[in-house]
Amino acid sequence: MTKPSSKIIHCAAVDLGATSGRVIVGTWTGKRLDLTEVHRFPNQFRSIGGHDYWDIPGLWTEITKGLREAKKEFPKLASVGVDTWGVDYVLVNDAGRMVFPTHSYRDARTQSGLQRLANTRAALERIYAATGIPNVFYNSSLQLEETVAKCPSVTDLATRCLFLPDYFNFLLSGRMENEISFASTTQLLDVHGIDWSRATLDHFHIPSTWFTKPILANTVLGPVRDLPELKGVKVIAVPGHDTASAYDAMPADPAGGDLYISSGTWSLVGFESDKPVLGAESLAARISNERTGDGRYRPLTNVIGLWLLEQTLKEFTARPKTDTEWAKLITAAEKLPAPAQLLDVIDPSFVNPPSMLAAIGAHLKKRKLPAPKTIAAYTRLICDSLGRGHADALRAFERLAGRKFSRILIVGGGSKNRLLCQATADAAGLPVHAFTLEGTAVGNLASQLIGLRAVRNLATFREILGRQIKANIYEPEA
Ligand code: LFR
Repeated sequence: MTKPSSKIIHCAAVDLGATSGRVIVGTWTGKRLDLTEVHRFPNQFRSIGGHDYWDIPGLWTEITKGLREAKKEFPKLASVGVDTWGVDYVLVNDAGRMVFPTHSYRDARTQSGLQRLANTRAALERIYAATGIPNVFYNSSLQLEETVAKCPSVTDLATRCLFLPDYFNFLLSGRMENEISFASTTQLLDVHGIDWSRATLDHFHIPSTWFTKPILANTVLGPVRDLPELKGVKVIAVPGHDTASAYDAMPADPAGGDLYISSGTWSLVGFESDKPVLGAESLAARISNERTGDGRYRPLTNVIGLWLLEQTLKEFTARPKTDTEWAKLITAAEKLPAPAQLLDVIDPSFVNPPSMLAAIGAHLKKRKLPAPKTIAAYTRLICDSLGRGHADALRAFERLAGRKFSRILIVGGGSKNRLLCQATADAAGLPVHAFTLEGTAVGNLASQLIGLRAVRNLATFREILGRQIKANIYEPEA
């Protein structure tokens, strides 16, 4: 093996979230990683005819804009990697032409498939045993099932299913591949191997020819083609699922004992493991056995996350817009007494309601509870409820995986939210170590550095990162 070099290396992370996208350049010295955000842009799905779609050409425009900026500021840019939210995909033909518009995973079109599978216990258990992924409305399995059922001629047009990072990797490098961490979010991958579950594809009537055997992350796909300004930049398949990238950025204790939360639109609560957590109780606890970029497991549960807060605040004219306004709101919410009753954050009515305020109102009314009166009271109620959701997930893991956790590590947007971190520590009875870190971008960059052989492996990267960054520690209050 070649000796890792210590020269300065610049890599670009394209990190797409459901509400915003970023292009971030990482500068690696061998001893530390520094980030420069060269481009940030809003993202949202748009609705037409009762369905929700992503603006893929718009995203590509922003990605290329960001990459040009990256190359301009860092002329020696070595590589680029792309991560996005999970499950969504582009159907293409052999020439790479899109043959179907890309729906957003929040589109309600999967609701009848979701119910059908929920009501077919035997199939549900079979699919969970085969894929390790529970029945969730956004699974690619349900989305593709619906597309094939409602638009059957799509099977004449499409020859490949590329998930979002796979598709952008294809546009950049010309190579069509399916990357493992993202593939594991689909409910179509065999939980015991690194290939698709044929029986599950057949169950959903999805053509198996649409997929190729997933590749592992850290794979160099080739040089950027068709964008002359980016000549010489390598495209590297990173953990394409943003949550997998965020988990890679955790400065975790190599001895284990850390529970991870990647806190953004969703709160992804989980850990790393050499084996999946399966069985009827895990299915009931909605444990999702997703994969790391190197094919190991990251059992996690998906708690609704800051989407609940963002969508609620959106409806207030007094919503915070600057960091100072945010700090004020959090301080006001901290001063309020802890709510006696919390929201049950797994209520499906919070997924994509026309009005979150109305959804919360209805949820509370059903339970004969009063609605908060101020924006600070809503903030307090939501953060405390999310903290409880995090703690419930922790307890399910301890019970079902036979683990004992000693710390909770948080990266992502929520790491800056004191109220959420403290509520999590209190509900879990464990210290929370919050890292103000663009976790997804950092994990994406780590994978590029490993692919470029500038860093030996993830353990080495985490050790160096752990020396560089400091946690804000929240101790549980008695
Ligand atoms: C977070 C995330 C979650 C996934 C959800 C939908 O951004 O990737 O991990 O379950 O989005 O794709």
